[in-house]
Amino acid sequence: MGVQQIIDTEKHSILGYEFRAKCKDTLDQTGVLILHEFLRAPAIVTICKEAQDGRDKAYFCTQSHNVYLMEPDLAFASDHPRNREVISSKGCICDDIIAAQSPLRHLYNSEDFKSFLCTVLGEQALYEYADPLSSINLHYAKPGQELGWHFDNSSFAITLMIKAPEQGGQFEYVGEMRNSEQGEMNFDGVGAVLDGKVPVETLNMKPGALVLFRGRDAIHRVAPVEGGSRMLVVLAYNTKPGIALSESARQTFFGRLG
Ligand SMILES: O=C(O)CCC(=O)C(=O)O
Ligand SMILES: [Fe+2]
Repeated sequence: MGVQQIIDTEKHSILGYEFRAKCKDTLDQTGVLILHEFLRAPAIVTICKEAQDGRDKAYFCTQSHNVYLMEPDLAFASDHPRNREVISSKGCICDDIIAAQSPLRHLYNSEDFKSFLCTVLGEQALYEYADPLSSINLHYAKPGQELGWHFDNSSFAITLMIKAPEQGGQFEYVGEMRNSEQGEMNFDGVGAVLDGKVPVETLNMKPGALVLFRGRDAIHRVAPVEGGSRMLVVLAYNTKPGIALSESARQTFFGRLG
């Protein structure tokens, strides 16, 4: 299967110099790039069916964490923005469940796609995870499930929307919320977001959309799903070869190590 059968290359000329430059500029300026109808309709249908068939293999878990995804700092009260706990609950199927002939795997491994990502992200190269679980993940959220406010550990995230929920479940974010490089935590700003006092941006992600998001300094969440279900693919890459997700993270998110 060629990647042209998966990506709508008429709308998104991922090999084009100008197209790449425009995408990079958008990501650099705003911290987010959304390409609507990135996947062709037949590929969405195939992936959606795979996702539905795989759902009973998903590992569902609920976690409580703070927005910084760090152990609590006992120098602060438990309701301080540094420590305040939010809930994340979702189901996940891992890379080893995704079929060899899945369009997702063709896309993930495609040199053209990776070259596009490298240019837009400003990276030299992208590598798969060294463990058998982390590279391609399919996330499920049913009514009541959500991803609490957080900052990512990684500097970029790549997702594909497969099924949008009918009600709720929207991706919300506030950009430039902290400066992780300088160790600036912005407790006041984070507290205002957690208290619902700050206007948030919402990403309109329809099935087939590719999203590149810089979430290390942009606080973000997936609001509770209220109707229908949400299915989303995370394409996870490393900028260095041979890196595995830590055993503790695998145990937490996937319920197993391999
Ligand atoms: O589900 C999404 O759209 C975003 C997921 C996310 O923020 C994460 O996995 O860190
Ligand atoms: Fe995130």
